[in-house]
Amino acid sequence: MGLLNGKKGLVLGVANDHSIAWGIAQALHREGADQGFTYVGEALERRVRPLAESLNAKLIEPCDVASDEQIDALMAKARDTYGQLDFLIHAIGFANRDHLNGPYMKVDRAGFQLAMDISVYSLTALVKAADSMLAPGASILTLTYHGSQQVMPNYNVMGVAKAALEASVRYLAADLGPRGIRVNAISAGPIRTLAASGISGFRSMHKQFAEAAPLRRNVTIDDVGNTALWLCSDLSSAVTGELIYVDAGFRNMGMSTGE
Ligand code: NAD
Ligand code: 0WE
Repeated sequence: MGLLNGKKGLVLGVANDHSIAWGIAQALHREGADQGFTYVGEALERRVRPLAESLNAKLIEPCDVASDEQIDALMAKARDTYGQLDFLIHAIGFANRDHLNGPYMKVDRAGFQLAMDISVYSLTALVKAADSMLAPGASILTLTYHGSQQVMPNYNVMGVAKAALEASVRYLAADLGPRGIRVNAISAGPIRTLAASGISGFRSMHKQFAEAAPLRRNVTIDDVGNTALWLCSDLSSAVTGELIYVDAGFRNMGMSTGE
C-alpha cells in the first residue's frame, strides 16, 4: 500500500532526467501517485514524453506558464483526465542569463518582470486556474533556493524572485488552508541540473557547498523527491506555509569549519 495510492496530480518543470521535478516524480510514483506532466516547446517534449510515459502518465501537455491561455488549456485537460487534483508540483524558474552574473543592479525592468512572471506569478496563476479542481487535503509544492534569504553571488534577480515566491507560499497557504489545502516550498541546495548548467562559478560553488555542509555532501534529486513525497502525503497533514530546507544543513553554518 503506497503512501500516495489513489492520489492524482500534475508535475510542472521536468526538462530531463536531471530535473528536480523528475526526482520528485519518481518518488511520488514509487508510492502509487498518478501524475500528469507538462513541457515547454518541441525540444523538451522529446525529452519529457518518454520519461512521462515510463511512469504511465495519462496527461502530457504543453504549458508555457507565461501564457494564461496555455494554463487554462492545461487545467481543462486535467479536469477531463483526473476530475480532481490531490497535488500540484511547481518546479519552474527563469531569468535572463545575462542577469545571473555580475552585479544585481545590472538587471533592467524587462528582466526583472520576466523573472517575476515565470518564477513567481506562475505559482499563483496555476493555483488560481486549478482552484475549483483542488481536492480537500490537496498539497501544493514549489522549489526555492536560499539566495532568497541571503545574498548569493550571481543569483541576483532570481534571489529577489525567490523571496517573492516564498511570500506567495504563505499567502496561498492562508487562502487555501480553510479547505484543508496545504502549500509549501522546498529550499534545495545546489544541484547540477539544466538550469544550473552554464551558470558561471557553479562548479566551484557546488564543491564548496559539500565541504561546508554539516553532512559533507551535495544534495540529490532523490533527497528532494523524498521530502516532496512527505509533503504530498498525509504524513505532513498539519504542515503548511512552510519553507523546508533540503540542503545537507548548509544554511546553519555561519562559517565553514575548514576541515
Ligand atoms: P531544470 O532546468 O531541470 O528545470 C527548470 C524547469 O523550468 C524546466 O523544466 C523548464 O522547462 C521550466 N520552465 C522555464 N521556463 C518556463 C516557462 N515559461 N513555462 C513553463 N516551464 C518553464 O532545473 P531545476 O534545477 O530542476 O529547477 C527546478 C526548480 O528548482 C526551479 O524553480 C529552480 O529555481 C529550483 N531550484 C534549483 C536548484 C538547483 O541548484 N538546481 C536549487 C534550488 C532550487
Ligand atoms: O534557481 C536556480 C536556477 C535558476 C535559473 C537558471 C537559469 C540558467 C539558464 C534561472 N534562469 C536561468 N536562465 C537561463 O538562461 N538555481 C537555484 C540554480 C542556481 O542558479 C544560480 C545559482 C544556483 C544555485 C545562479 C547563480 C548563482 C547560483
